[in-house]
Amino acid sequence: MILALAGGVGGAKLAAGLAAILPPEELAIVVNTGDDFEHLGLNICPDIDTVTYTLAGIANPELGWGIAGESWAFMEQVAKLGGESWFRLGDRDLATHVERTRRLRGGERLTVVTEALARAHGIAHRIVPMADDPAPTIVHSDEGRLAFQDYFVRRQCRPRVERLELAANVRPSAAFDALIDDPAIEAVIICPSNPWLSIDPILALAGVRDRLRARGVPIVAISPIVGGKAVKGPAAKIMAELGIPVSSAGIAAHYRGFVDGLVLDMADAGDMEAIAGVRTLLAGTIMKSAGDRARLAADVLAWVR
Ligand code: FO1
Ligand code: CA
Repeated sequence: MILALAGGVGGAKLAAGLAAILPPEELAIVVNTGDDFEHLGLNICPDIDTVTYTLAGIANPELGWGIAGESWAFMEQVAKLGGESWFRLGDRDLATHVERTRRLRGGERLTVVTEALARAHGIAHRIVPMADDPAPTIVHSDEGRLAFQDYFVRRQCRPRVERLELAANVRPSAAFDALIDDPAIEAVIICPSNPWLSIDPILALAGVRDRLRARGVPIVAISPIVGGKAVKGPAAKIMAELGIPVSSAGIAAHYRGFVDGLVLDMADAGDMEAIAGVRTLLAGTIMKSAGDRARLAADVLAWVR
């Protein structure tokens, strides 16, 4: 079995590629919940929803979140009433948050709710929240201490990041906990999500980093930086603000001591000599089509197995 760790868009695409070639019992996708928050009285889980919608084939490719072909009547009405409209919930997406919130308030764990929503979309593979309890990521910036979505959406990632505060005292979900010890796990694949915002929150949970490392199975990551730029999102801006070289070598340095290998894009072949202590594989990491996702997934699997 492959244990994949994922955040939003880039992670979801590779997870979909893995799901396209591995049977459901051979893949578990553990998803970041550090972005989660309560908004308009609803429990919002952006990365779980991005992974779910991507595996279901209904993700919105233009926005990078939410559902394709979305309508916005609810949001327009909220704005008309003078309500909060900085964080946009589409009409179809809204149903996800309402149903998740209803179930959570009824006492179901996030793991169970996530599984039920995935099944409703016809997804057979396991999508596992990293934690059942809240594990919010806090951004310390030149504008002070910001809740994640205040930084990401309200302030459009404009504040300068000084440090990330991750939920290190929160336990992994029971399902993730069991996966960490599952003898069937043959490798861990860190999807090309933002290492600081999406992957570190998973690894920071109580005991996770050390326990995964102690398994002794190959751990490989896919660089989300190609040609000195983030494929999507603020990874490059954050790296520069943290004083880290904006390159796949910078990603390798970040994961050094935890991963055995890093997959870099063909465009970054020149970075290979700057990377020490981490094995490297060159592959096509830009995923525009379903074929691209499956090809990268197959390349990574062939390397770790
Ligand atoms: N990202 C935005 O930039 N603007 C939004 O209005 C927005 C709404 C939204 C609604 C539901 C959802 O699941 C995600 C949403 N996102 C939005 C994405 C979210 O902020 C993610 O945490 C980031 O994309 C980082 O992964
Ligand atoms: Ca995210």
